[in-house]
Amino acid sequence: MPAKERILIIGACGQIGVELTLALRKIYEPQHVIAADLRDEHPLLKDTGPYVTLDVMNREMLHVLVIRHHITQIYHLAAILSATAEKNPALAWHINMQSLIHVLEIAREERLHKVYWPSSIAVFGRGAPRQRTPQHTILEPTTAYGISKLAGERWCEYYHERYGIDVRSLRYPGLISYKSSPGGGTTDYAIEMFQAAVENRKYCCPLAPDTHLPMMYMPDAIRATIELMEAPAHRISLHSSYNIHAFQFSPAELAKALQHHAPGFEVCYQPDFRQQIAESWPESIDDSQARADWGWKPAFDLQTMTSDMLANLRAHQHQA
Ligand code: NAD
Ligand code: AKB
Repeated sequence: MPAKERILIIGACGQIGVELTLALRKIYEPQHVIAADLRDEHPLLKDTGPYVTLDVMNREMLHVLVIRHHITQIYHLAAILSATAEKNPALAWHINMQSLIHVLEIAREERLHKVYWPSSIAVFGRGAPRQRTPQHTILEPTTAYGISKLAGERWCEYYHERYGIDVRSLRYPGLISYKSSPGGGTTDYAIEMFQAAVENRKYCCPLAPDTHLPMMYMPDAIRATIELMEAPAHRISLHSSYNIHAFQFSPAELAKALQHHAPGFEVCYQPDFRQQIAESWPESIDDSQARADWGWKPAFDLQTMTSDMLANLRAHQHQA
């Protein structure tokens, strides 16, 4: 019953948050979808619904906000992503974990209807098969970010089993988008490569040419998130986090796809610390449980995503 729900999106000005907020404001009464972030309001969110400045690390501030706005669902997107986390692992652990505990505790105290919290392919590490990585396999992440995501998944399941909280989660792959900038991930290179191709600049990639990673176009990720959250409870068998997959590519394959549209586009390779992160992650993901449980199916493949990204980036370039 959308009319009765009041939704809080924490981290609403980030790469996912902007598009998710806009999508939820199309489904629900925009006044009932509260966007919150540490940063100033993103320009694309202006005049589309309520915006509040929030530091999710401040539990009291979060609690007051939830009570004041009669919040029934939280989407908690604020986090430190993989590349940034490796620069300050202890801070990343603190922010990623403590913020989730704040959200789960308030969900318990205020009996929220649902919580959404994203996990990542970063939960996989040594020992997991790298092709079609299964839902249930060895989970031994070697990055600070991956360790925080794995612990987060365990907490989500714990709060579901112990307190009955309807927590739902997806293990996103690298997300590709043009509306809002990415925030410090290892997979951000793909978006940077698109931008360079459109601006006729040479791009120096921080990953080696043959490093395959699972990726997804943002419209699919937003649709997956909303479909998961709107699915009836009996269709949700996992309250840790679901594998989802769309396509995979390497920097060399993306460069080739871009050169098809932008002949003469040049790429050089200078792998840095992000190479080690990428090598610890899967190359492709088995998402059969998400497909069976709540009907997940991606709409975009590498070719259709590439054409759509380029068309939108070029349209933005002409408007600027
Ligand atoms: P992002 O870095 O673009 O956005 C995060 C937002 O959280 C930022 O706007 C930031 O200002 C805000 N934030 C940070 N600390 C905060 C605090 N203390 N209080 C309030 N807001 C705060 O990240 P994103 O790419 O949008 O990712 C969102 C979530 O999805 C994260 O949990 C991330 O781990 C996960 N995820 C993202 C991807 C991806 O490719 N983008 C892939 C897998 C998982
Ligand atoms: C990152 O690269 O950190 C994210 C992710 C896959 O979790 N895009």
